[in-house]
Amino acid sequence: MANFADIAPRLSEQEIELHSWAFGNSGTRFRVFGTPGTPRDPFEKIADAAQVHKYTGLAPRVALHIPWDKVEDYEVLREHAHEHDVALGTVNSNTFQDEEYKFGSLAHRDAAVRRKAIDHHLECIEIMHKTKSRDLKIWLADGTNYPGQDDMRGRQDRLAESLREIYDALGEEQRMVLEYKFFEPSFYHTDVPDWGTSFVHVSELGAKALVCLDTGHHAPGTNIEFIVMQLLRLGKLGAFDFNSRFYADDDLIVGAADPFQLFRILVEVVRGGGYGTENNVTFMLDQCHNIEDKIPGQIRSVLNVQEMTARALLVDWQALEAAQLAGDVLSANDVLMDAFYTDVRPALAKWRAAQGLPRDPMAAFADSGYLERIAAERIGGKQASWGA
Ligand code: RM4
Ligand code: MN
Repeated sequence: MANFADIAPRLSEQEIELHSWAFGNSGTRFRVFGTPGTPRDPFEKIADAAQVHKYTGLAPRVALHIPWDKVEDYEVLREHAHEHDVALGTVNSNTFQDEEYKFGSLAHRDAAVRRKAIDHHLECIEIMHKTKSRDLKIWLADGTNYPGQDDMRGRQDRLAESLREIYDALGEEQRMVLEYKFFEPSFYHTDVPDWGTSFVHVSELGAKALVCLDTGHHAPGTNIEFIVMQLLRLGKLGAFDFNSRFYADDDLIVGAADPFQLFRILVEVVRGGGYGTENNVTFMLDQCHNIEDKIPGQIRSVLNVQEMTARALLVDWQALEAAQLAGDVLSANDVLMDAFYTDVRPALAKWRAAQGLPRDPMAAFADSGYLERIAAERIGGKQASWGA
């Protein structure tokens, strides 16, 4: 196996984007719980996100969601982020919370609704110019609940047409990442249910359109690392939305439900050249913290990704290939398992100290008193919530 000192330099290449709504309240359809100190506006969300970067050095960008993070002046928001040592990242569109979108958005039968949804994306692109964001992330709630409810074929055609108009409005340096999800809120069919459908659309659009893989958006038992491998092979993996799930789109802390799956995904990322500053894959979290504290939840999450990345980097690729060539099934498997079972936490703590970061970011953040401070200071106003 490679040793930690060999892979250590590569750890500095890791950047994980946080999303602003992780710092607002969230919940289930049964209840959204509030927490003292929860941000009331995008400025406070960014200040909280910056804490994660401060203690881990891993999270230099914050993704926005429009309209949840709409502000008067995006230059001011960008400057605010800069003052907190972070930058603004991906802009996420929202075509699932307006009355008109009951039967869909970009695939809707009614041209007026499609117009509204397309215009919303054009507005997002305008914002991206001001925030200096690279990626526009599109996740659609479009789909149907009952067989026969709508013509699936027609919906694909309209979707393709709508996406084309949005794509053509992208600036030179901007990209579009199209996320898929196999069900919910639609239960019979979803218009972008899987990586294949997303791939079909982004391939038709062109080089600036790529697939976004949300780890929670697959049927149980799906081999996600295979999809990662295939999309990297095709040069079409644009972004990850990391989270974890036991049952459906649980949006739990990445690596919490199945650390081994996270390892297998990262092995394919490393194998496929998707890791590091030279590549084009955005590592993003897409999680909701319903019952745990949000900032520590995000710190734990980026550390989980870092730990599994380190293990994936430790894989002895030469030994693996030799075992594969020899048809030595068990040795090949052993090579991977050796890396997976390596506890990298002590080495990472040391590495962090050498970078001027706290050895234990969770403890350092807890000791900082930040949560107590925001709970005392952020009195009044309306706490940000999933959906507002
Ligand atoms: C979706 C999807 C998107 C996220 C929304 C809020 O399920 O995962 O990435 O923006 O939720
Ligand atoms: Mn997502």
